[in-house]
Amino acid sequence: MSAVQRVTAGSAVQVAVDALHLDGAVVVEGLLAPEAIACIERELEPHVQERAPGFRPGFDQAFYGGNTKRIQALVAKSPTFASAVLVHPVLLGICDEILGASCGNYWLSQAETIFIGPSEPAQVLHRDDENWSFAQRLGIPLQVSVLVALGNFDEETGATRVLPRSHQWDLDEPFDRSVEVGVSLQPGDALIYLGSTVHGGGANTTSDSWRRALYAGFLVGWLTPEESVALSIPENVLRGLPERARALVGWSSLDGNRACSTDGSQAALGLWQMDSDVLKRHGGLFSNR
Ligand SMILES: O=C(O)CCC(=O)C(=O)O
Repeated sequence: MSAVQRVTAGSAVQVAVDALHLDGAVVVEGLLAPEAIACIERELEPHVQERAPGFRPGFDQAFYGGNTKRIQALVAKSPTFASAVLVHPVLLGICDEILGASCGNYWLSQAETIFIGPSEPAQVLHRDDENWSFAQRLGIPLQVSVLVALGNFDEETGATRVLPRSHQWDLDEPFDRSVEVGVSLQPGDALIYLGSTVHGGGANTTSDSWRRALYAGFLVGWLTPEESVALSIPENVLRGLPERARALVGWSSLDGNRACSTDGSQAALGLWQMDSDVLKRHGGLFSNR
């Protein structure tokens, strides 16, 4: 039975990429330093305190978790998330390799806390790519998902369940749960998996401990993100972000997929562009490529 390989943040991006191609998931140990985790925890704490468990009305509570806290708009709420996770060179190096072949640019689809509370049952197993079900049938990488542990992340509190190599299975095949493994993490470790890999949040069997993790999903730029990240960030926060981070959160146009274009029309490929009148209004915050 294949397990999820573990590599260190210092080892080459290529090692993690190879593991992702083979197994559909990999753990990068020590992705975040303890100081970064402490800052993120401090920045998010007021939001965590304020937020009642359970997801927005109208969404499937069984999927999102009735006793789980999912807080989005992380770029707006945590400067350290923006500086230490969003533009982490290992994550972007992996995304360049995995997603770069099938898009001009990728962007952030969603970033949220996934704090799984006591007695939360396991989440249904799924593939994140199901959000883009037609594109999913193309059989190319659409999304790279990242779960970073901030605190408890073990079998008791809800380690993520992963079915290694399930990204290679036919989409209509039933899930073979005999290969399922729980992936426990130490604070700062990251579980990275493809959008085509079958997985789900584990059950929290404790009566008093929370599983604490951050999620970030990077998506090919020709698909609509899960969260309207670009609209969630106030201007003063945007002004403090480096250009690369602004582009990842939708404050830049995107290149079309030039790899697939064989005629002169490729000069016109571009997505999410902004008219020059509107561009002026934003005073240099948005860039048309
Ligand atoms: O929290 C986890 O371990 C996985 C969560 C997940 O897959 C999801 O919410 O889509």
